[in-house]
Amino acid sequence: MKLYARPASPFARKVRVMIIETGLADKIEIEMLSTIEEVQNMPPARNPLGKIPALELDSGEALFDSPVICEYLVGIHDAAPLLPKDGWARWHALRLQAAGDGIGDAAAAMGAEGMRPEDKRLSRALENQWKKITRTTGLLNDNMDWLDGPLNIGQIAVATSLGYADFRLDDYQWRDERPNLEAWFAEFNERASMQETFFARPSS
Ligand SMILES: N[C@@H](CCC(=O)N[C@@H](CS)C(=O)NCC(=O)O)C(=O)O
Repeated sequence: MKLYARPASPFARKVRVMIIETGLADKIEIEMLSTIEEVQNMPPARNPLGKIPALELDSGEALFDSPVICEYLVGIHDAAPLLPKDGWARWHALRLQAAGDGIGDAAAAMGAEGMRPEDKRLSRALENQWKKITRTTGLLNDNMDWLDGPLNIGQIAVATSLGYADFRLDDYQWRDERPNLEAWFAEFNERASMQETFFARPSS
């Protein structure tokens, strides 16, 4: 199998962390695409939306959208239950994944807006996306039990998206007034899978 990724993508990193945590690393080759144009012009059969991550299976079929890929990986490995099979634990992990991915989506939108010339930036668009991040991090900070329990896909999604917010947003600090979440992230970040997939912006 081959995973198409970019080093900074929070969604691709979520899948990469999952691959390491499930012990599937020797079964999945990772191809880092070097430009965003390469991502957007991928063969449609790999992902017609032109986004990473996309996972090419040995059959030649491809899967895309990170939650779908993660579900597939959970199906083919039989180690720890990163996505519980049933009961509330399953919905909880999936909901947490959606919250984490939402932080990643909002940080990506803010990053894109921030790259526009300063006089063309839409402060309302930035504020709207930032509000999604502060509301979600605020909810988690006040309900740390959401992040409790054995490792699951939701925790990975939150951690990789917070890492992406660190990477992408210079002027917006998600840690402000979020001490519980900050401490949780600091500890989670120590996992070998997080360290191995860490990507810092090249210094200029
Ligand atoms: N919901 C998708 C989001 C994937 C996504 O937005 N990927 C970004 C990289 S972080 C991308 O490929 N963007 C290229 C584009 O939209 O043109 C998932 O979870 O896989």
